[in-house]
Amino acid sequence: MQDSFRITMSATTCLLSVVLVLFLTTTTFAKRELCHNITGTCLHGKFHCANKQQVAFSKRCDGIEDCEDGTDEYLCEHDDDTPLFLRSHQDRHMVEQASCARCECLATLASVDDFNVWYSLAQASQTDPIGLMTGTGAYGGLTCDTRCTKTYLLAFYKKSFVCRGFVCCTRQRECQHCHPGTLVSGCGARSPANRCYA
Ligand SMILES: [Ca+2]
Repeated sequence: MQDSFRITMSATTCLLSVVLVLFLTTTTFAKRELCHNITGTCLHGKFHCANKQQVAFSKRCDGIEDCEDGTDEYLCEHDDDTPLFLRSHQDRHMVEQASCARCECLATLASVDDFNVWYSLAQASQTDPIGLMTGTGAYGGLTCDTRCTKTYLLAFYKKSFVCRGFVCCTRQRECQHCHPGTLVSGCGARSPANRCYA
């Protein structure tokens, strides 16, 4: 009886393993087809890097930095592909908080203007304590005003203990250029500290 029981259990375990492998393979393949678009930057048959390079969908989240800035490996550990900038503030905050834990290794900086497909994400990114919040002068400590800022300098961070192949955080480092006041009412000129504010 015991041998029969063991054989039955082994067969069941084997079957479950095959089902699990098939499920994981299917899920991974489906993710790649969708380009895991949490950034909202899979367009026109390609993934668009923050530095405006373009790579194939299959390069997104494959563990290798194919964009020179590494942004094809940004936020790959999430199952939900809904772009961050389309989510509620609360939901986006939860993802960012979870992703940014121990995320201190600076990967690269990217200048993102309003023609860049990363612009909506740049507007929704959290501010970087370095640069924006610690500046000196009349505008020190002020953050970017999304109504007035035309170009953001984004900082991309990696986990402090995994400094290759995994970009986990993006933060607004600097408001580089402002919309002219005639286009957006109430915007000031570019400040001495590169901040655009109402
Ligand atoms: Ca890649």
